[in-house]
Amino acid sequence: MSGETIVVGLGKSNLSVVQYLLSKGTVPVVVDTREKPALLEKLPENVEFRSGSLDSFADLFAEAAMLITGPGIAVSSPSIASAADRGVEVVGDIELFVREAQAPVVAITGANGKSTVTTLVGLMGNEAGIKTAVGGNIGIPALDLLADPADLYVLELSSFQLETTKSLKAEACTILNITEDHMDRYDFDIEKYAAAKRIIYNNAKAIVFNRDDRRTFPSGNCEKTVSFGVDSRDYGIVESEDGTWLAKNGRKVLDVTQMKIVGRHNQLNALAAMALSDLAGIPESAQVSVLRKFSGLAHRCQFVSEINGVRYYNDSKATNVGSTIAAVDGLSAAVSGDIYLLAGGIGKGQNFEPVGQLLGRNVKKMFCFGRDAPILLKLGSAAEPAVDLEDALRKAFSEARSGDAVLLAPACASMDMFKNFEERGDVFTALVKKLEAENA
Ligand code: UMA
Ligand code: ADP
Repeated sequence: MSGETIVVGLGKSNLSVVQYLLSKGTVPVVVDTREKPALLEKLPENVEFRSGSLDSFADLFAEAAMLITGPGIAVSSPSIASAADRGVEVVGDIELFVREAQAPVVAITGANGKSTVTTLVGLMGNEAGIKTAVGGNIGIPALDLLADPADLYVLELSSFQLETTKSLKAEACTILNITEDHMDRYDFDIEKYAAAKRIIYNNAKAIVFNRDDRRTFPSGNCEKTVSFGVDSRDYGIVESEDGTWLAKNGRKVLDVTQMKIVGRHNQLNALAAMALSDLAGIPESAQVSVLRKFSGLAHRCQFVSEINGVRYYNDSKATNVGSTIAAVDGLSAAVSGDIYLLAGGIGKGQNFEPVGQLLGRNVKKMFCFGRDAPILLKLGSAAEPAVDLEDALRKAFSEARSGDAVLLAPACASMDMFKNFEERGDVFTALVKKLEAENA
């Protein structure tokens, strides 16, 4: 073996990996399938960079001391899989982080709600005076957190990150829910996706699972398991004469109308955050205080403007079918009229049928744009084509009447037309503001 450490893919996570390795005295070789990845200019000059197909690196990988792959790289790629078969260790940034971190880790995964729950637990920890740092798939590479060591780490983990993590021993962890996403990376098999997510439970001290979603159920031995769900057991919802409450074992803790985030899915997110916080030693007073204040993250069912009595919402973070359905359900309860849905982008091999079932019921029309619009257009006559996001918005604008809502909740990834979901949401917001100015 040449003994070289190879970093595969030069994205955000792996840039943090390079910096971490350099701080440990290891100078890696970085490879990427792209000729000039955007972060190349940030790569220190003493680090060799090579571009090429993953197959073209087969010999390099086979001789490596270690491969560190970014989440955007499938470890099932033949050249990586065959290096692993030869005994080369294949890990990701989260594995390096958990080997190094000195404080307990709360770990959160799921198809949807990860960033919301991660943020909530982070805020709850800090509210309680515990120095709590938040990172992972939420957009802050975990290794970057080590620069300012915390007393508690809260990590959002994707299935891709979990596939390359083996030493995680979470203080508390959860799989919030499993619905289809990233099917193109899992042979179109939701059980394979769920199996990747379940890596989070390995060696955990405590597990929080969703009792209404069997794919989140823990299968191995864990000293402590608690559940959350829509009935009144464990962490649950109590419906009573004086309203709807977040509850712990039937004990009413917070009236949901006291929260700024709305919808049943956010009530479940709040319950999961409370369960994780209890297990991490964060007092209830801090939990409740945060739940009263937190008004939600940007690009998650965010109200943008009202034009001629029509309300416009940005849920650009709805990048899969499950999140779009949650957004529509949440909004249906708050809107007196119809919903016009703007959807499309990269479908990742999902089954869109559940979105089709919304058409003509909660959703009056869906305007479809982006690469996989043709798949969405097959869902029914209420699905209509649009050239791009602006065209979809203008079509919805011309049809919606006072009391209706226009919702960007695309059920797809954004990268066919935008840099990421944030840019898609920002473009939408700017377009709505332009429309508002035109109609002032
Ligand atoms: N890529 C190539 N060739 C390469 C390497 C990467 O084309 O050689 C492409 C990938 O296919 C992908 C993109 O580059 O489309 C980025 O991949 P990456 O591994 O470099 O990703 P990072 O920039 O490190 O960002 C990752 C997460 N991205 C992915 O998992 C795709 C970010 O989550 C995360 O915030 C960041 O790590 C934190 O360290 C984003 C995401 O979309 C939000 N996550 C998916 C999701 O939430 O659904 C999993
Ligand atoms: P993630 O980080 O998993 O993408 P976010 O908290 O960023 O999750 O929420 C993304 C979108 O997913 C939200 O705007 C909402 O539409 C939907 N969502 C949030 N929580 C849930 C949940 N518990 N179940 C289903 N959908 C959800």
